[in-house]
Amino acid sequence: MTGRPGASRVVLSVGANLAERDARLASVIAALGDRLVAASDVYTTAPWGGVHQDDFLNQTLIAEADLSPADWLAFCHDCERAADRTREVRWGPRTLDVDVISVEVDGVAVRSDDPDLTLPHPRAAERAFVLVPWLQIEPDARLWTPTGERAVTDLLEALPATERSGVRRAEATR
Ligand code: PH2
Ligand code: MG
Ligand code: MG
Repeated sequence: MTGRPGASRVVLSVGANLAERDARLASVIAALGDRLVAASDVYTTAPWGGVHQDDFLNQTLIAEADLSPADWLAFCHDCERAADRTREVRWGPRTLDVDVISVEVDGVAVRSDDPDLTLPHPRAAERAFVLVPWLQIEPDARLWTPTGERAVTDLLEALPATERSGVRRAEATR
């Protein structure tokens, strides 16, 4: 994951469940500028991961630039820092969380077990709050899993119905 970056396409999952959630999400779109290719609607999502906390707002974004996967991760951390993000409870409340879900470089999906940036994101396939917004902007999306490359629609169908029903378009809930 070093060397000259090629033309890359990234799928980002953005989440927030503390104050000014909408503005936090919007800040990532602003930071991407003309690198943004597609933005899903904003979804209200039940907290995933077992920590009792408020609902999240989540959104999935697709962007393109001549950036390496490590550069995209740095971009995510910059956005989180700008939102005064602190790293406290795992899977706990967040001012802003920006996760790299997958990266394609020159059209090829990057697969990496680097602990600083595992690609694709190792828990994306379990998270309806990532998959539902992603499918809205890329209905034929595919994702590498430990059992091979899968259609994201199939991954979503394999999740418990309660996971899927916890993900709702935000306009319907506020
Ligand atoms: N992020 C977490 C933990 N749990 N649950 C939902 N629904 N959405 C998130 O973005 C989320 C979460 C910590 O990163
Ligand atoms: Mg996260
Ligand atoms: Mg994160």
